Parts: sequence; C-alpha cells; structure tokens
Amino acid sequence: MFLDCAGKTLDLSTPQVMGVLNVTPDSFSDGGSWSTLDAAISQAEAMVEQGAAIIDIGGESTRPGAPAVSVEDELARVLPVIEVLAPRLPVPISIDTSKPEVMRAAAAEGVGLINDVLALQAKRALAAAAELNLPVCLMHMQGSPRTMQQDPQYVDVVSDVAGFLAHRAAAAISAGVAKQNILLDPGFGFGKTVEHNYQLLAGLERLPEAFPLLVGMSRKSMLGAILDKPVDQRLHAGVAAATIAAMKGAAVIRTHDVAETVDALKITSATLRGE
Ligand code: 8Y4
Repeated sequence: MFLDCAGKTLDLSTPQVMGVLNVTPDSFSDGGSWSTLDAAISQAEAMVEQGAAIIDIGGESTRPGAPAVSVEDELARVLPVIEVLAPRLPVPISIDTSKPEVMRAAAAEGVGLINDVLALQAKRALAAAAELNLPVCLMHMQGSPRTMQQDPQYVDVVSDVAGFLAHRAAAAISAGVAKQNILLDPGFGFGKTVEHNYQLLAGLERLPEAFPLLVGMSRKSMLGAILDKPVDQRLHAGVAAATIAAMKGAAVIRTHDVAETVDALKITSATLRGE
C-alpha cells in the first residue's frame, strides 16, 4: 500500500497523480539557463500544491520520431532541476529515463522512483535499478520511439502487453529488484493504434494484478483521435480517461493536468470506497 521512494512515501491505498515535468528544450525555450530552471521549479511546486503525489522529470523526448539524446545532454537537462527540487519538495521525484548512467546520477541527487519506458531492457539497466533499490515503473512499448507508430500489430493487445509486463517483472526480480518495488504500465500510445489503446483501457483489469499499475493518457493522440481536437483541447477527455483507469484499478495516473485529475480521482476514490 505504501512505496518507500528514497525516504519519501508514495501512498498507493487510493489512486494518486504523477505530475509531468518536461525539461526537454521543446517544453522550455532556452535549455540550461536560470529562467528555464526557475520555470521548471515553479511548475513542480504548483503541481505539488495542486495535489500531485509524485513529480516525473524527463529530459529525453519519447515522442514518435524524436531524436536520440546523449547521456551528457540528458544529465545537463535533468540534474540541475533534481538538485533543486529533491530537497525542497515534500513528495518524491521520479526520473523518466532508460539510461543506467542517468538512473545512477539522479538517484545520487535524491530521486525516489525510476520511470523507464524501455522496462529496463537497455544494457546494464536491470543491474542499476537493482543496486539503487528504488521503486521502478516498467512500461510496455512495441518497437522503438522512432518507428513504433508505423504499423503496430498484436494477436490480442491485452494478452500481449500482459505477457510482456509479466516477463519484465520476472527479469527485474531475477536481477535483484524487490517485488514490492515494481509498478507496471501498459504504455498508452507506445506502438499502439487508437483501437489498441482503447482495447487496453477496456481490458486494464486483465494486466498482472500482483503489481500496482501506472497509466499515462493525458493529452495523447488516443484522445485527439476520438475528439478530433488538438493537444491543447484534450483536458476533459484526459480527465475522463484517468477516471476510467482508476475505476479499473490503476494506482497512479501520469498527467500534465494535475488539479483537474486530482479532483476526479477524489470522486473515483470515494466511489471505490463506497462499493
Ligand atoms: C501530448 C503530450 C501528447 C505528451 C503526447 C504526449 C508515458 C511515460 C510518456 C506513459 C510512463 C507523452 C515518459 C509521452 N508517456 N511514462 N512517458 N507512462 N510510465 N506524450 O504513458 O506524454 S511520454
């Protein structure tokens, strides 16, 4: 029910919000300057005030077609932010990375959770996560960020994703990650058609139930495709999707829209308690 994130607690007895803090140059115009850092810190503090239980910091864009980022560039983006935020925030910080070097450096600065869209499949990532003894989110992706949306195919997307996640959890446990430190994520939008994404959302209860589920649908094209609306007009749909996921048992909702999602999850939580 409670996750120890490097001394800070993540309460998973009710659904919680993970606030997204992007520190890629496309989210803040000038990389590395004080105003960039200041904006990131203010945004993180605002999300905590709005009720975020954890803040996810990522310096590597995982959007379809995004260019690869070097270890050095990724560290230059995320470390200054983590250094300031880790001692200041009352909630844990999560590091969105697939690189073991970034996991280690971020952990040394006080990060409390590893959010890996590659599910620790990069070389030496399993060993790094096991040694750091932090909670880790293992996400499903078909293909690589560059090509994943070209022609995604599954026999049964829910069974395929469930099988992959069960295998990655087993690999993590074999490498020395504590079972209680594992969260799983079906990876909405990562190598999935719109139909695959809704099959996954509908079948969320069929994913491995031994681990808490984290999901991220906020602003994604699975919402835009149904609404036929651009990314800045997907707030209400994202809140609806978050509510549905939480009703189906999701423990953590990763979102850009913290205040609205926190309200929705309070209603969800009261409903789950009522039944
Ligand atoms: C607008 C804004 C449209 C953002 C698309 C996006 C997940 C994740 C991402 C997720 C976990 C994104 C790092 C994609 N999505 N980590 N990361 N789960 N665990 N796209 O679903 O936000 S980045």
